[in-house]
Parts: sequence; C-alpha cells; structure tokens
Amino acid sequence: MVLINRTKMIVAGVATLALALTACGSSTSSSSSSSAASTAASAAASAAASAPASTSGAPIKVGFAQTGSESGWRSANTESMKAAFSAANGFDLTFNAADNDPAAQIAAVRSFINQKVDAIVMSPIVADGWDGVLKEAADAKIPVVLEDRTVSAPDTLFASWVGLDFKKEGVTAGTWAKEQYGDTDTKMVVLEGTTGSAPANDRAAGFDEAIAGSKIQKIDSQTGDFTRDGGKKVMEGFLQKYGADGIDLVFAHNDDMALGAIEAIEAAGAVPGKDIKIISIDAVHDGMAALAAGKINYIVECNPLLGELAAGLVKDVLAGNPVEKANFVEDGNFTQEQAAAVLDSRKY
Ligand code: GYE
Repeated sequence: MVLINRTKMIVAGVATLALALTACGSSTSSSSSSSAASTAASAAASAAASAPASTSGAPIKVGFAQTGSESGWRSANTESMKAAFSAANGFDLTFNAADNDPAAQIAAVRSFINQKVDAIVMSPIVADGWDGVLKEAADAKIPVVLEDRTVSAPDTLFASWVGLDFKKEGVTAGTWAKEQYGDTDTKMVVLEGTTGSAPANDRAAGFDEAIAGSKIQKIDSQTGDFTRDGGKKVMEGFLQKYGADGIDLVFAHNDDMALGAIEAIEAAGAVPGKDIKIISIDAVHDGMAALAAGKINYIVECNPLLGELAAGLVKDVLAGNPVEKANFVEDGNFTQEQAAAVLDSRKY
C-alpha cells in the first residue's frame, strides 16, 4: 500500500502527537489546530457535513460490531464511536460488543444484515474468517466500513477502513528497543495481543524486523489477550519460569498488559522500569501515568479517537462520494520525560 498526500495536523508544541489522516492516491488539503483530537474531529465533521444524512432525511441506521471491552484503548474508542454516531449527528446506532469472541461478532454482523441497516461498521477481533459474511453484506447491498482493526479478506469486500499503522507501531517500538538495549545481551519476553488480531500480528512483525541483528533475544512470547489481567497472569508465568533476574525487557502489545506485568513484577520483588524494562503501545492515560512514573520505559501511541472519521466515511459512502480504501491516522511516541510533560493534556 502506497501512502501519499498527507494531511498533517500538528498539536501545538508537541510534534510527536501529530495526528494525521493520510489517504491513498487522493489530494487532501491541510489544516492545523491546538488539539489533535478536535482537529481530526472537525476534519471528519466537515467531510460528513458535505454528505446528506440519507436520501430520505431519516436517521442513518448503523450497526457497529465492536470487539468487546478488553482495554482502556477500547473504552476510549467505544466512547468516541458512540459520540460520533449519535442521533444529533443523524444516526440511529445499534451497538454490539462481542466480548472478544469472533463467532459472536460474526453473528452480530449477520444480525445487522437481517435488520437491513443502512451501513455496518466493525472493528474485527481477528483478521481471518470474514469473507463469507462480508459477501452476504455485499449481496444485501449494505456497505461495510472497518474502523481500527483490519481483515485478511479482499478489500473489494468492504467500502473503506480507518485506523492505525500497526506494523509501523511495532517498528517504532523495536527501533527504540534496539537503540537503547540492542548493544548488550538483553533477554526479552513478549506479551502478545489477541491471537490472530491485526494489531498483534503486525506489531510483532514490525518489532521483530526492527530488532533484527541486535543483541535482544526473544526468550518467550505468549498472548495476554490485550487485557490487564491477561498480561499479569502471563508475566507471573514468565517470572516463575525464568526468575526476575532472567528477564531484562518486556514488550507488551498494549498498555493494559504492561500495567498487568508491572503488578506481577512488583509482586516478585523487582522494580519495573529499572530491573525489568518495559515497552508498550497505546498511550492511554494509565499507561502514560506509569511511563511518567518511571515504571514503563517507552510507549508508542495508538490513537483510539476514530469515531468522527468513521462517521464521515459512512456518510460519504452512502452519499456515493469517492472514499479512499485505507485511511491512516498517524501515531506519536513517548519517552518518560515526554509523557510527564503531556500527561495532563491527554484526551484519553
Ligand atoms: O492497541 C488494544 C486494544 O485494536 C488497536 O486493541 C487496537 C488494540 C489496542 O485492545 O489496547
């Protein structure tokens, strides 16, 4: 996928917080604002405003199939989606959270098709297994917009996607790890996100690619399902198996698992951020607070505020306006000092 023509929206004074909507192959105008979130929101809102709510003027019936409520990131994403797909914005939203169960999520999408909604929005728990139900939606002429996670099905089976570049997040995290720890023997364990999910697949691939050729050695890797409890349990197992002295670095695919790992490391009598270094992804409030407090060493951002962008895409698709297939929101990254400086101004 080639990314060209970037609309860059820089947050005043904090370049790493740049939030940009990038498009494949179309030209875009640029703007700036004092708030990344509100800038993205107003960009999408103006795109949405140019499209009629629906041909009949009735609210647009949208079914949204969310993954579940596994993390702080997910709570912020759900809130952003519900606010954007509100009645005030011309929507009649049916919300479903599948509790991280792929079969339940497919059933939810199928029920949206049966309800004859105008459009389906979904954040697919796992990447595989979507071809059948996406074909059913296409046969019923119901457009599907993906937000956040991606599918492995052909992109002809959905109208558009908006989200983050998970591979790039992994590369950014791995590049920092290599710079900081790559010259000395470093034993690393990995807390993976949900098995088969796009962010777990791509973050792992990006990180591994970036640390190649360094002295960082991955001694173990297991899924903690993107939850705090899962991260804690898997880390407890690693600490039992290798001892606190046998682990130098944790790469957690999200902040919640890193926060669970912190609890496990402290319970084992070691100091997170010092005895055992931690790198994670998301930059949600609790993660940033732990980073500012020195318990996490580095966080790559993954912005969950995708609601307005997704709502704008739905309106454009239904209005027959051309949309890009892939719409990337750009992520920042934070050291401990940078986290301390921006903590109070964070929107999630
Ligand atoms: O990083 C994690 C959540 O799909 C990008 O899902 C999202 C991930 C996010 O559970 O916290």
